[in-house]
Amino acid sequence: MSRLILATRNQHKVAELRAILGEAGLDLELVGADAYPEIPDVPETGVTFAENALLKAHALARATGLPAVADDSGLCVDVLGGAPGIFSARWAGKHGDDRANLELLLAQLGDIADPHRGAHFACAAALALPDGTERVAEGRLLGTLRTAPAGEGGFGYDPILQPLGETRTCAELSAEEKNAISHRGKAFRALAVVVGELVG
Ligand code: ITT
Repeated sequence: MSRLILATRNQHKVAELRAILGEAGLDLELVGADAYPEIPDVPETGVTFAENALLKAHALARATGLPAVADDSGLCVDVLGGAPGIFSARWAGKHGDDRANLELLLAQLGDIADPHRGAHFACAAALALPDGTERVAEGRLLGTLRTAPAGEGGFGYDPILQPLGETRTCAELSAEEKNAISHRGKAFRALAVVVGELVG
């Protein structure tokens, strides 16, 4: 069975992509970057989600000699011209402080009325082969931003993004409901087709 590596130490993402590859009928062994602890994380020096996803996928494919998948994602707010975007994980200064990031964003948008609170989650998923072949698939989840957080599920900005057509925030959806419509789910499902052609 072919082995495919996913450039993340987040086991939730590994499980999500494993399920999507299975649904696509692909018989691949998917492992996270944790399986290769000696390989350092690559700095995310790109200025787009796609550039960062490709940087991570190529670095892992080169280092292991195996096909690698990576993703980069974030929240893009219309009235902020697409910010936080690639800076989503460290918007308040410290990488991964979800609560501080969300509170800073709510404060910045304090005076912005509902009709102008459009935003979307974006994800780029990249596949790189050891010979340098590369492919990227992108997905978006469109919505509006609440003025206060609601819900306990998910992570990051989930408590303030209400998908279009929903009355609940992403943090109030079940994991299955969110995966079915999410930016990452869409990007991974599109990339799974390409993985099937080039790897499977
Ligand atoms: P890696 O270790 O895989 O890089 P990460 O959590 O650092 O995971 P991501 O690229 O997945 O980075 O996401 C960047 C930030 O964007 C993340 O910290 C959240 O603040 C936000 N974000 C991305 N996807 C999200 C989602 O589905 N729900 C809520 N927030 C999300």
